[in-house]
Amino acid sequence: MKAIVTGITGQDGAYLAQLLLSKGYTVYGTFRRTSSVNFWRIQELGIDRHPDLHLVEYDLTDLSASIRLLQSTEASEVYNLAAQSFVGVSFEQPLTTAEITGLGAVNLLEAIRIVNPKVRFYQASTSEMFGKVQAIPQTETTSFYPRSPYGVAKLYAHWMTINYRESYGIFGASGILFNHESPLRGREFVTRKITDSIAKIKLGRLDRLELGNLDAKRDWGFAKEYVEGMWRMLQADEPDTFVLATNRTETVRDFVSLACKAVDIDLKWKGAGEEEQGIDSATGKVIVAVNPKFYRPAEVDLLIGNAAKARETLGWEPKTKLEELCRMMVEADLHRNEQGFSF
Ligand code: NDP
Ligand code: GDR
Repeated sequence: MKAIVTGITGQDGAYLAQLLLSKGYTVYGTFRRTSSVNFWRIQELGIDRHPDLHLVEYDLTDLSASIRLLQSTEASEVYNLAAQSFVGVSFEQPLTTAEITGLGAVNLLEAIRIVNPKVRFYQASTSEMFGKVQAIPQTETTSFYPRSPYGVAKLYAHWMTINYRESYGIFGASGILFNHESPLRGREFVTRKITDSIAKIKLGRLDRLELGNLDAKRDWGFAKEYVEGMWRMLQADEPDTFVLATNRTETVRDFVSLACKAVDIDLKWKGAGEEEQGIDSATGKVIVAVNPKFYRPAEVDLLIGNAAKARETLGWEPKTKLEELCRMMVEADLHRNEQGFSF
């Protein structure tokens, strides 16, 4: 069993590689040539020196590299997790996002079509494709209405996966995954920004956490469980599209409160809109404030997914509650900050 995981330096790539190695796969994990390649996640999981993990330099935007990747590894499963994945950045870099997050997937689909159409392909689709939601909760049949260049690019890749399934019989599975978080989440995303900042505030190393829209509601699950769902999608009898979600939604504000609770800070909210503040009731200090620079030109207000199809077809179910997930993340960040390093 040989699998390619694009984007192994990211959160999901690291967890998926760990899962596949534990199942006996040989894993080809791709990383980009950058000035300082960052393998901290696979190091933290203790798999960076695993004998069956091969790190391969690769850029998703290069078709010839995609063909060579398929040829040289002879992999039978490809998990396409690589993307410009930050929604906020996609407004600043819409073309780069389209090239990587949209067209990049087609490079891999073309490589599969050319090299070996029997290869099974997983596309990392996203709840951002629902955007301005057309139904609550969202399922595989809910209409799409993306609200960012990232969401639009992902929708293109999603439909191309389905198109290659229908046109060429390629086993292309698309996982519409709702937000999933972990101690390995990048610090640009709101949950990890919150847990890392609250850890620093608790340790007296930061005065204040600044955030954008506190009212946005998200369906947050645990990343380690979601990569299991990706694997199950490629073991199914037929290629299909599946939603993975927890069916619970909370605001960004609620997540801040949970993170404070995890370190025994009693947070009180006052004010509204740009004036809203979170106050540490023990000291009376403002520790959370709104900064409009973190607002997005167009926002996704509410996401909540129904993963009934994945439960019934794949036997997949989320287990970790948001309270546990948040505590796990805060504790990891407290530990990292105490040790004097934090990625
Ligand atoms: P990350 O941002 O943590 O990881 C993205 C990965 O893609 C990184 O390894 C990055 O490499 C790599 N990458 C970026 N550009 C390229 C490129 N041109 N060529 C090759 N590799 C590239 O994302 P996550 O792990 O959180 O998410 C994994 C996938 O799932 C992404 O496609 C994301 O859009 C999607 N998704 C994520 C969800 C979530 O909640 N986490 C929900 C739904 C979908 P580098 O380190 O060099 O930047
Ligand atoms: P999202 O995740 O856009 O849902 O995309 P992110 O954590 O960036 O934002 C979630 C919500 O929080 C609001 N927000 C802030 N966000 C960030 N990053 N920083 C802030 O300071 C801040 N303040 C408020 C945002 O406006 C938003 O409403 C993630 C990514 O992993 C995508 O790749 C993936 O496809 C989707 O989840 C599902």
